[in-house]
Amino acid sequence: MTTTENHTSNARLEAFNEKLAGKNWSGQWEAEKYLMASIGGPQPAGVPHRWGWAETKEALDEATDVLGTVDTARRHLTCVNPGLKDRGAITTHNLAAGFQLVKSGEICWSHRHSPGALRFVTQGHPEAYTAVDGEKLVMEDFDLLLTPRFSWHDHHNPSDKDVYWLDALDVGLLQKLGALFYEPYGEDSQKLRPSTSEWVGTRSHWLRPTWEEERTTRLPLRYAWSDVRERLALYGNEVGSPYDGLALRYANPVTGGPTMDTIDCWVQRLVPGFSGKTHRRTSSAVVYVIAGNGTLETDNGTITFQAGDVISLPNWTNFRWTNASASDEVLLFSVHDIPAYQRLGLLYEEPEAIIGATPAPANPTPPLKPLYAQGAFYGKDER
Ligand code: GTQ
Repeated sequence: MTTTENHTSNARLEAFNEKLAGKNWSGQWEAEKYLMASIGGPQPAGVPHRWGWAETKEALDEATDVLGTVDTARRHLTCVNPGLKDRGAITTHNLAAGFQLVKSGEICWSHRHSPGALRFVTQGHPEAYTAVDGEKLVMEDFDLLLTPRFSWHDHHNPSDKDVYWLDALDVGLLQKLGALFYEPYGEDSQKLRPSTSEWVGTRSHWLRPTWEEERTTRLPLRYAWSDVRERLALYGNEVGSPYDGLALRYANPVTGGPTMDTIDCWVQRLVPGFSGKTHRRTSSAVVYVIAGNGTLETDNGTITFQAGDVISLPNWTNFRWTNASASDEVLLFSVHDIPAYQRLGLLYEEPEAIIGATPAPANPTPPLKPLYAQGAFYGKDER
């Protein structure tokens, strides 16, 4: 099969392909077109999209009428990527993110699952909390709380105000891996530890409990926003990365590794006037705009964003951040599936590697023009 000559008449080949399909076979010659489509990198899954807070809040408030009190499942609205509707409720091919509302007095019953989850609190209260494996994690504005895979979690809002937060999970990835587990606890609330719970302080401190198993990963952590603000202030006017601005990752305080097994979280500051360089990576992301206004230019057009927005950023899609304001910073919280790619040795970035990734393999130059790319024997699906 070295020339197209032998395949100018493809009726026989098509009939043969059909015969093979009927017997659950597929000739590799049929896969060639998919391989050709991956020259220069993977096809992005889904599209960049923006979900505005005003609309989200309206829908969540309507959900309170329709669903009444949440004494069973979660009152959460997943941001569904318009380009991935046929794959279920997911925001990027690997991540699902959306908002949850827990009204004053409500409890969301305890359960656990194999997808790792996190909450980024957008409207919290010092009395509201999530219980995670016996730890009471308070939910104040812009705190990040982790419910790593298989940790029991129930949400409590004994305050007199409604609380809202952004949930994010690696559910798309686990669906594809065929690794979804789920287990209800059987009661609304799990038992809390008698002592003050503070995993960041206690489990990463040099004085550590000897009477229980020491965990290094899957820690039920609360990263308090007050601490994040303090750290950000130390950087002054530093611009950070020419691509992503002052991007700080939430490290596991014990290992220094990623936020969770498959998920990294960042806080990003784009200084006034920031005009980022264009970049893409094999991983995908979901971004929440904490403060400021700006634009995200992508292969699929420009998204103008403001505080409260959620943005999906698909894999292998070029993007560029700008903050046109002369006076106000842009603050972003972002969720990435970077660790999943890193662990598989598949984190590639283009045009250069800046976060421990590998530069993308160079495109063949000059572009390959194999004979089979000229068409002839692909039949109806010709490139
Ligand atoms: O709030 O515990 O959207 O466990 C999906 C899984 C929310 C939650 C989701 C969850 C939760």
